[in-house]
Amino acid sequence: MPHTTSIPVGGATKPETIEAMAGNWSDFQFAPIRESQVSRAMTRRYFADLDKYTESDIVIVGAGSCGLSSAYVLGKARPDLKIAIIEAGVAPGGGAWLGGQLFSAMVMRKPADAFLREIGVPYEDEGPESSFVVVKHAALFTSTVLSKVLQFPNVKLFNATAVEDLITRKDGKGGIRIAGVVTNWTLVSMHHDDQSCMDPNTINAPVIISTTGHDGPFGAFSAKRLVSMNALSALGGMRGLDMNTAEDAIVKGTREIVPGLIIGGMELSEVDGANRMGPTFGAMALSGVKAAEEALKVFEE
Ligand code: AHZ
Repeated sequence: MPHTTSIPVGGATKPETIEAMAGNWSDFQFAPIRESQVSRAMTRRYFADLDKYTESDIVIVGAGSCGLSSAYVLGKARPDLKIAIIEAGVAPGGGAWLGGQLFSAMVMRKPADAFLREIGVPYEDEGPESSFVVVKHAALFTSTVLSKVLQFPNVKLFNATAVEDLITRKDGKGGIRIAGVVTNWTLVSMHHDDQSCMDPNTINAPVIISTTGHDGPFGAFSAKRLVSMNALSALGGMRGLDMNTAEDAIVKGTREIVPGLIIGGMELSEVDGANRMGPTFGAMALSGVKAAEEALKVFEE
């Protein structure tokens, strides 16, 4: 017999476990609520977070596999830092909800299996001679890293929110440093051409990690903006697919591109003219680890 403690709620009783609900559906009743309580419960927290993260320590732009991996390392290493993740899509996760060509499995080349062990994602390994491991569904990777990141008290994900510009400061040497991001709700960002007077919001932060993916409808955002503000001479342009070349180049190349702005993941291919790797995700996880390492240097100085 399951242990059932019944607590009266609004004339009904509240079973403490789902086992205790079994067979008791005729008396079933939710705890009563007023609609405004729901609105307040959501909006109060959202606006408190908006207020809190307006001054952040680190902003991660893009919650794909690279951005989330970076957020995991940062959130774990430095619970004292405020880390905001800005994701244009309603759903965080970027391209990593599926493997290649909408197939389920996710391939990770060794030694990125270390990251899977770190976050506790099971995988198949064909043996010590095999160069890769396989996660049975890419969604298992994405949902696991996401669930870890969202549980950190010092990390806030603002999804459905697009970064539409970078905040810049003169660095005193003729160049610029990046000092934050300009955001807007994505649905607003998508309507600047047909609606007027929808000014954006801002987040100040000394370190921005941009992981917006390769060029596409939203991708390579910061790299493209650096070109249009003459902080980068031209886009390198993503090259054709070469798994071996691409993954090493992305991890090794993850770095601070202009002061205050670290670029990682496939966005880097648009900076450096690196190859694409297609459906192998080890470089995304380890580029995220390296981006976090670069960011942490700023707070160790
Ligand atoms: O929605 C985008 C996605 O979730 C988000 N994003 C892009 N621009 C943004 C902006 N503001 C806020 N201006 C923005 N968010 O960034 C996320 C990028 O995720 P991704 O999975 O595309 O990038 P990644 O670098 O983490 O992983 C790329 C994986 C690869 S490799 C590859 C190939 O070789 O062909 N293709 C993919 C998708």
